[in-house]
Amino acid sequence: MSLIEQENGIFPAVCPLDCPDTCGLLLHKEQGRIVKVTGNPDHPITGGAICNKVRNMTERIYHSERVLYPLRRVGAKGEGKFKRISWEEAVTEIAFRYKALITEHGPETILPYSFYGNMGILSVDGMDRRFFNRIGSTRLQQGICNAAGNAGFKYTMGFGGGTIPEDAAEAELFIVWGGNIVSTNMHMIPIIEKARKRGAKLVVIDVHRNRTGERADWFIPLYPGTDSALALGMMHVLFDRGLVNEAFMAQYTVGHEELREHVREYTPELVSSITGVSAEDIVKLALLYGETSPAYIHIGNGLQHHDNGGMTVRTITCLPALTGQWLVKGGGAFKSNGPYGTVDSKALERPDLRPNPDARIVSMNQLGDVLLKLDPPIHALFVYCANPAVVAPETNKVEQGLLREDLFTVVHDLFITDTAKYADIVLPATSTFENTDLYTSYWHTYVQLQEPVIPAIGESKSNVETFKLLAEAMGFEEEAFKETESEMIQAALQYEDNPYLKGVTYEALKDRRFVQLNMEERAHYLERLTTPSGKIELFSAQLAEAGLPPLPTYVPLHEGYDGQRRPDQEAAYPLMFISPPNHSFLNSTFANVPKLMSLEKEPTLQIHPEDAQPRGIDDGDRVMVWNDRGSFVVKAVVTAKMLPGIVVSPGLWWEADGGRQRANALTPSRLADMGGGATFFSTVVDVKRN
Ligand SMILES: Nc1nc2c(c(=O)[nH]1)N[C@H]1C(S)=C(S)[C@@H](COP(=O)(O)OP(=O)(O)OC[C@H]3O[C@@H](n4cnc5c(=O)[nH]c(N)nc54)[C@H](O)[C@@H]3O)O[C@H]1N2
Ligand SMILES: Nc1nc2c(c(=O)[nH]1)N[C@H]1C(S)=C(S)[C@@H](COP(=O)(O)OP(=O)(O)OC[C@H]3O[C@@H](n4cnc5c(=O)[nH]c(N)nc54)[C@H](O)[C@@H]3O)O[C@H]1N2
Ligand code: SF4
Ligand SMILES: [Mo]
Repeated sequence: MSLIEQENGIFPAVCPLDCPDTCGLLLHKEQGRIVKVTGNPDHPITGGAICNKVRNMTERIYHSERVLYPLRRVGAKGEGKFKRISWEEAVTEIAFRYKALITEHGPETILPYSFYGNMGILSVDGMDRRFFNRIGSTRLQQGICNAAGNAGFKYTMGFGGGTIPEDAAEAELFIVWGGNIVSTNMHMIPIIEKARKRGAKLVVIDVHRNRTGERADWFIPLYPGTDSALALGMMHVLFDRGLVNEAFMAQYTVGHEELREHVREYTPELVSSITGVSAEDIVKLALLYGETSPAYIHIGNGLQHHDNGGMTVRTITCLPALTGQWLVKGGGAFKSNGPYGTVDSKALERPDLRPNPDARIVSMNQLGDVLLKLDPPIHALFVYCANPAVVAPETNKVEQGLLREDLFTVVHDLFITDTAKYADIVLPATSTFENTDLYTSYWHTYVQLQEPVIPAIGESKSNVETFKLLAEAMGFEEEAFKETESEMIQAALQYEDNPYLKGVTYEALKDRRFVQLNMEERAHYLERLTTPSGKIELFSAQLAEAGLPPLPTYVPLHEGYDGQRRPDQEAAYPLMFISPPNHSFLNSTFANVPKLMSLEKEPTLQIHPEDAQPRGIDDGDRVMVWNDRGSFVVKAVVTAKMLPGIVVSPGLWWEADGGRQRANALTPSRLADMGGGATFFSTVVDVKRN
């Protein structure tokens, strides 16, 4: 009997959310309905504990506002008025419109916009890709999350994967740099706490004292976008005090002599004036790092959402190469461990189906401009697993683009999100517990299989089914559109180019649910670095070719201040604006779940007393935050959790939450220095009482 057919019982599942932990779950079913979601104690890394968000997952999947049927717009764009139609009508209309648009404007007039609302490999890198490849649509550069940082890590290391959690457990020093792992990577916390019991230290470096900073042995606040200067100051001290590992550098790196010379100028005094960290603390941090082993650096995602985000991560990634920590079990650094689990993307996505391999590529971070200015224009947008009207930078432009009468927009989602409100057709999506899918993690090293535990709710369909139907309606006859989920999983896993995947098979997953990657391969980590030199590149000729500094360098933000460039209060926009994820939502997912909304209470702006006082702002006042791109009004929280000059508004709230906070109305769509990354946090604003 399949899991769906069993009315009662406890069944294994996988958390599909864009979260590093990728927990093993247990779904408790009574009379065919999931009544409780708990952690799977058998999962070797995530165990029985899960976050509060997913403990409340039943509220999301059985939400009264879930989209149950395909819908066609009847009101004005953005008004959110729809009428029920059948799947056949919906699919026929989409195919009809697409064919007409392709005839008139060519296939690149169609743009898929997706991200990882569901991390299932089949859902977001599978049948959907085949469909848009076969069409020959414009391609989307998916730089919204970690692109700059991952590129920076790779310029230094070649390969993207870093230290794995089992090894990190052995560290004596944990530096969490620009992330908030209490909220965003909760299973790292017990690992750190266990180590602390035997004396290990936790240092948190961030622009505001977030929940993780509250727990730290030492919290170091600094100005946004100045982390590379701090790392260079640490390098200055490490070289100066002879705390570098000369033998390691000679064997495994290129450019250490150039770097040694280069960092002479980054004295603690200079770095202090840039970062806002005192010169004594810079020396103390460098000594702590240089004298503690194993020393693990957890590079968060927050610090790379900046103009200089790539260089920042590249620079931090060089630190363990100076001290030789890359050779020490538990040392090194982590940015994303996704690369260990790389599957065969060609087999899954089938780029060979594409009639135009050189089709244009646009950045998802510039969706507003893409919809408003691209020439020849986009006439059809297909959004799935993403909510750009909330999460994309410069949302006012995105909104204007979505309002275009000559844009045919389809949104496939579980809810009428702020984006779906602008759709011409809304298609109902299943939740992951209704699907078959394959999950890897970007933190731990277990691959997991999801099988449907409940039947599809209403008339919702998975991404795989939806794109199969659309392919059929378009008349695509290739075998690729007939493959089953299990065939796709097998094709994805049969990938000899990735030695870590050896032994991970569909059969093993069916049998055990989670199967570890072949981590013995990590013994060869330093021998197989894929930089041009095969070594850790402290000096990168590739970066020079790309027009960037070849050595780690502090490059000030295009939009923002550091300690040396702090404006007076008279400046047009004297404050830096940071909008990090909050604890109870996942990006904008859960921002419509009453229980989790009530835990977050309401959107706020944290402002330093020194910035509040001259503006006559008291704790609890309504304040307006604005810049040239937009504005919103929220409650002020006066706090000294950050340095003066920085304001913080956590969480990505929906417009339906009263239009109270639209963080991305203020954020820029400039691209970061590397990887086409997003620059959410390189934003200046002003604030006044409302
Ligand atoms: N609860 C929850 N969990 C999540 C998410 C969520 O929305 N909510 N989102 C998921 C996703 S998609 C991702 S990518 C991860 C991200 O999770 P993390 O890797 O933890 O990264 P962020 O939470 O984006 O990091 C935000 C932190 O970066 C800090 N920051 C901003 N600018 C700078 C800077 O210049 N320097 C330094 N040092 N710090 C800076 C902010 O103050 C904030 O504390 O979390 C995932 N998990
Ligand atoms: N200001 C600011 N903006 C940010 C960030 C920030 O820190 N600050 N963080 C950025 C980061 S790191 C990221 S990763 C992005 C995330 O941005 P998005 O990936 O757009 O994340 P969500 O808002 O969670 O939207 C995911 C959507 O996918 C839908 N979904 C879930 N499962 C399925 C499915 O199986 N099929 C379909 N069709 N849909 C599904 C969900 O219902 C939800 O509406 O946001 C970015 N935006
Ligand atoms: S959101 Fe993250 S911590 Fe929460 S259950 Fe999912 S994977 Fe685990
Ligand atoms: Mo992300």
